[in-house]
Amino acid sequence: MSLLSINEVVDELFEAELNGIVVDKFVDRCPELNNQKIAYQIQDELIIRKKLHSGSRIIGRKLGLTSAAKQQMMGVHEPVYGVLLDDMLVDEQEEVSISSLIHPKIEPEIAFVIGEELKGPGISAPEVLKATSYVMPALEVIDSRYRNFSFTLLDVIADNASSSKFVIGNRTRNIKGLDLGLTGMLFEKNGSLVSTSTGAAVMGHPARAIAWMVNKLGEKGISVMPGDVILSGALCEAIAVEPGDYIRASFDGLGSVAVKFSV
Ligand code: OOG
Ligand code: MG
Repeated sequence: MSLLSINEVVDELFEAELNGIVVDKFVDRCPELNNQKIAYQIQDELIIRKKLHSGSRIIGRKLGLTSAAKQQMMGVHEPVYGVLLDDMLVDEQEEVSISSLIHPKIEPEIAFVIGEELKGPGISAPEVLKATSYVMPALEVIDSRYRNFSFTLLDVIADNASSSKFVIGNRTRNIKGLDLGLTGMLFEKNGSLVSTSTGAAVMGHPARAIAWMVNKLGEKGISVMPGDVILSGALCEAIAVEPGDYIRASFDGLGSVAVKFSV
């Protein structure tokens, strides 16, 4: 087996997404990929490549693996973050075509829209809430480029935290008077209940997850900017989807968001 350079890892991940094919995890194939700094460097280079290819722009960020359910499912014990590009955003009225994807799964999340710059270190959850313009119900479609969704923490960071598409509900909600930790959520597939959860499943409170990311980004001198959309991480396990599936997440006080999958 020949060993890969960082550039070759970026190439493989880029091609895998473009052509809808899987790759094997890289930690065993790229000796340089042995710490998070390198993993995020690969993610950064991958995003630059994607932007160059499609002219897309960064519209926000995402957290992943923020709930115990997701960490257990994926066999990791730390959250990760990634980038949201404008061409990942799907309108609720559009159908998501499965054939361009590898093995998509979907998960319910709370999306935050930031109103004031947030720059770590030292940012706390209350400061995130203070800087938040509004929140919205969201669904994230993840599509790991790794065979069987099998990866280590470093691999999933490199792969932009499995991000593929996301949908946000069309109702915005000011967070004043809301306790997002206590926000209940129903997750349904084709009208049948799949899971229930609450906001506290995400690191005790979704704003805590965002604070964690802001502080991590701060180490690199990066801020979260006004207008950024942040997906705070799935409230429960992701489920696989097939053509024809209709998925909906409803949140107490936030409304619901739904999406339909086609061939
Ligand atoms: C990694 C991405 C996880 C979330 O919300 O937990 C994620 C994965 O499970 O493939 O987006
Ligand atoms: Mg997610």
